[in-house]
Amino acid sequence: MDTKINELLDRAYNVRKNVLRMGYVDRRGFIAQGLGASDFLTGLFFHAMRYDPKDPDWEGRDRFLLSAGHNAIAVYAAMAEARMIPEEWLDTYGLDDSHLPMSSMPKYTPGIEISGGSIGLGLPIAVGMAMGLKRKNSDSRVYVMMGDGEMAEGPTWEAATSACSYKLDNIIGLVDANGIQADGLTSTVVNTEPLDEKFRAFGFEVQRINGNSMTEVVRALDNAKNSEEKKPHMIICDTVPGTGLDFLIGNPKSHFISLDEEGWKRAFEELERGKE
Ligand SMILES: Cc1ncc(C[n+]2csc(CCOP(=O)(O)OP(=O)(O)O)c2C)c(N)n1
Ligand SMILES: [Mg+2]
Repeated sequence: MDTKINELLDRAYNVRKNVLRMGYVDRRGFIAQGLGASDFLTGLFFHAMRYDPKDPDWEGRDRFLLSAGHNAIAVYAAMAEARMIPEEWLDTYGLDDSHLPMSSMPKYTPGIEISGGSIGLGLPIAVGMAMGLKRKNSDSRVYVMMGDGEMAEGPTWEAATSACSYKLDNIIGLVDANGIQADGLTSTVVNTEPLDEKFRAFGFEVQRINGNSMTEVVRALDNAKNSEEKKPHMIICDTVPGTGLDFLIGNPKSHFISLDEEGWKRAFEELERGKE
């Protein structure tokens, strides 16, 4: 098990490096969330999900939906590490005509299933996809990644009702509970907690974990996949935005970060030091 966790930690480090590489293109971006989400995304892409990196439309794949599309930086970082997209594309992140727009869209990036932009739509789409897969007798799962600020959006809770009513046990949701949203701390802008109790009350099978602990991530994903409960699953991942770079941690305004050259130098050096 330790070897497996160590392998995943190496992957997570590479994913973080990819996040910084993309942020450096325009010297800014959704870097703190990308770093915070790198561990559970690594768990998803390198431990839990079934896909063929060479064939993004393979019918037997698990579906991965990024609901809060602005967090595409973290997803592209994991996709590049998984060789689903060419690494060189990272150096075009957010530029005109890039394959990697700042908010994810299937039109531009193979492997991206839905368009982001308007938050609050991932779980509703997951419900439709999960129903469709069941009708086709497919054993594919639908993974949907959401944000804690995004949980203020009404459609999520309508979808939560439907997911439980239709016993969509093929949905595994992950909320990046990073404590921030666009205008500051989630707790002070619109408090969406306690997310675990809310989803449990709707009828989900819920786990709440340290989303920056690879051991907890792997265990939670295994639990959700092996569960025999006829319920949709939700993993609330408590994460720290900026994980890997101490000087980014604790800033309530870290939804979109710009760094000067000195800041970028420090970022790359600090990440490198963390690897040792
Ligand atoms: C329907 C809709 N309302 C508002 C916004 C503006 N908006 C973009 S990101 C965001 C905050 C989302 O918070 P969270 O999901 O926690 O993302 P994080 O800051 O952690 O990346 C908001 C309100 C939007 N994109 N769509
Ligand atoms: Mg958030």
